[in-house]
Amino acid sequence: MDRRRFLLAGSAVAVLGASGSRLATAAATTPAPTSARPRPSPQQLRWQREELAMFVHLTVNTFTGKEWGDGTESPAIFNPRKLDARQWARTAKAAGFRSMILTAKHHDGFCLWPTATTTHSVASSPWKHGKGDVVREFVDACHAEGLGAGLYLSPWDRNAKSYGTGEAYNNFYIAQLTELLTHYGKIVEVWFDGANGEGPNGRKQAYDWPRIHATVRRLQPDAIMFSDAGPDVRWIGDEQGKAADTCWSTVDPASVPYPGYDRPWVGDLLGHGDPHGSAWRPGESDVSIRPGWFWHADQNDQVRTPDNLMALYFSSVGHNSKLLLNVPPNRDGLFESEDIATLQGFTAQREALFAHNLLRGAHVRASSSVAPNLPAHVLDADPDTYWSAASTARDSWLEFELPREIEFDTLELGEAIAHGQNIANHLVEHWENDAWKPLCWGTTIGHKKLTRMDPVRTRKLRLSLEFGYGTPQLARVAAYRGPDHRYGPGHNEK
Ligand code: FUL
Repeated sequence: MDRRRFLLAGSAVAVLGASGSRLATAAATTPAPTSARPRPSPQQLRWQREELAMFVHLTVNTFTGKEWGDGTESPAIFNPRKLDARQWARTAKAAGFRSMILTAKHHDGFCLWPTATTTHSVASSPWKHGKGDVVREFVDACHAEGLGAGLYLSPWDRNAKSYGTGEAYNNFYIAQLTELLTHYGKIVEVWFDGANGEGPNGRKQAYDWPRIHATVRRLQPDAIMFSDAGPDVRWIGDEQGKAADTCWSTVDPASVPYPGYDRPWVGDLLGHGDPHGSAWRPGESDVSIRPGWFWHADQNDQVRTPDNLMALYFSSVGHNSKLLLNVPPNRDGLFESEDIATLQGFTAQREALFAHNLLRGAHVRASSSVAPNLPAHVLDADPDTYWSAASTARDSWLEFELPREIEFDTLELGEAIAHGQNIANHLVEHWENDAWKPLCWGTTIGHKKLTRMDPVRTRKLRLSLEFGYGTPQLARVAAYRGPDHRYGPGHNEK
């Protein structure tokens, strides 16, 4: 927590007293709500509510031990003999992941499907005597397990002869995209990597983003497009699963105009977003369960621990982002038992921690509310029911009074993001020795804000939404009691 802001928030409590009535007069002088604040599309809302997606990195690198192939690898080395995409999808589903994204082509240019655009593909490999199609097996497995299927198609291609030539490569890339988006059924996300290096001829490519985006919209209108610059969801700015404490789902589209746009301050913009931004473009946190994105034999003992995955969940999903966790198949084409075990531990910990909202049964009062969006709706688990303050309010409070004392160490807050993200600052206090005591202060909330703290015992809790850019509207307030240990680092903690 930012100490300075906490003290500011704390002094406000002292000045304004404990009654809560302080906010009633403020509402009358605040400006009328603007209806112009951005809201998510139904596709973006579905995307964010999934919370967990699994990345699957597989290519010739799995067999060479490299992280970035240079495009000269022979397809003869690609032979994941026991490849079982159902094993990947079953593992993801059991761990609560709702979609998966496969590297159909990484920077080395090797295509995991039998494309007509190049011979640098599975069709030239010994795997299934050149008759296999990893993309087909992957998409079918996702659908069989009820998961969304997404595809990564690296714009940077270190094998394609036409790379760096402009139009010719753009045509080649669009042809690959078209195959992927027309031959395999529904695709929920298309992942455009920002890495843009030189091709085999030493030249860089200028990508035709307007045409690429239009192709996706035309062929898969419901698919979410990811890149640093969106257009639907943005990169969170690091590959460590850490979204900023202050994380807006809105951005100014001009600040990161195209994927790979590289300025020293871009990381901050991507991480924080912009409360005044005109585009709804929430952040995705991609990170690997191992040090590398691809499987390497010597990293089997460096798989993150369940505790570390919990820490990632708090710093990504719990900071209004989505966690895209990479689990790379080995040379047999299977997830390793180490990765599966740690995912099972992660799931068990999440299920145990979030099983019971200890605030259920509390009597809830609010500074104002608008029927039918009444205060008690924040206690149910339905993200579509919510409490709304009066439309002119910019600051508000909710008070929870419980029939008996509870002990908790984890707080969950959630805005009703279907209606936008508005809250800039919030303060949580608990009732102790006949007075309100500050417990934690934070900035944005968004889809989910998770905060861990030392265990607290109380019968009353107060949440003050200190400033909103629009009407404060909350879908969720919950308190939980976790295990006594902190979610600590795993081997791969950076
Ligand atoms: C990066 C790539 O260069 C890595 O190899 C990996 O695919 C990661 C998800 O994105 O930009």
